[in-house]
Amino acid sequence: MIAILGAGSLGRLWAATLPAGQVAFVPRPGQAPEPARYRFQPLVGESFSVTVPWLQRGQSPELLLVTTKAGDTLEALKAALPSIASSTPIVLFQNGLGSQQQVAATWPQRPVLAASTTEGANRPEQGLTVHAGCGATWVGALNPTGQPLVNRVAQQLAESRLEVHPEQDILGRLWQKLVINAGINAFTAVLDCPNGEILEQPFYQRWINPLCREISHLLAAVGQPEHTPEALRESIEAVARRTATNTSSMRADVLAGRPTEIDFINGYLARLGQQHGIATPVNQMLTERVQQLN
Ligand code: NAD
Ligand code: KPL
Repeated sequence: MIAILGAGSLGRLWAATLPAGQVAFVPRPGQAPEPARYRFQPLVGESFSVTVPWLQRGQSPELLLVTTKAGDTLEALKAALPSIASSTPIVLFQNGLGSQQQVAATWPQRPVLAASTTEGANRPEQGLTVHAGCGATWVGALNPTGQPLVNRVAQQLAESRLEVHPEQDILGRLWQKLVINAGINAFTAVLDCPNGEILEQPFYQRWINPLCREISHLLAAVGQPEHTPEALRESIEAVARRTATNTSSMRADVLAGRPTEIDFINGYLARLGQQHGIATPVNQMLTERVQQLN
């Protein structure tokens, strides 16, 4: 049995694609016991209905996928983990950085892994989950206890028929995604535009080079492969062009009145700058601008 904590878009994508009967959502304390029912629209083919039971007391999952938003993850795990065996691998799917380290530091004895995924899922209306973008998922260990489990966990996730790869350097991969999200998401939220349109906007053009300089210093300070600010800008803009018509996850959160993950993207980079004595005024400014939108 694979348990999924966070029955939102990404959790429902995994629940719909993993073999039926082998998945359960982890309930919030006191949550109604009726199974979760929804329609699922795959990338190709007809939509179908999915029914996922809630994990029962005493049931011990062999794997726990955590698909809450970054800001909810620690509290969600604090409530869920007391009834889950300490040997069960925990796989964290959150965007950005910061929440993963909090979890690994809070439960150092448990096997903690992280996943970075470019799959896309959303819920355009109540009761419907759409697999909106075909991507791939990389999974790797965040602590030594998780290390020997990486291949097995990747195989279990691959039973979904989604593309899954074991990753030796998951932190590096999370950093790569963080750089892209730091250079796109906040701009799209502040400017209220699709990803590609930021490139033409004076606010983006004013701040992207100083932002990339900050990120370049931070990468060097934390021992990640060094990149020039120009190379960072190029990779950010390649993704902005490739996803030109997309609404970023952060803009979508703002438009829906949900909390954003800014504290784990530009906010994380600003905090890291303070720790390493690196000035990060642009990350700080973008963090504050997005916080003001909620
Ligand atoms: P979502 O808001 O749709 O889902 C999160 C779910 O967690 C919600 O159903 C919420 O009710 C639930 N939740 C919150 N607190 C909880 C608690 N204490 N106990 C149990 N459940 C709780 O978000 P999402 O789009 O599924 O994204 C989840 C994470 O995955 C985010 O960090 C996001 O950045 C990342 N991600 C999402 C996608 C995607 O396509 N949706 C792709 C890549 C990464
Ligand atoms: O990951 C994304 C997000 O929206 O969070 C990008 C790459 C910006 C695509 O929209």
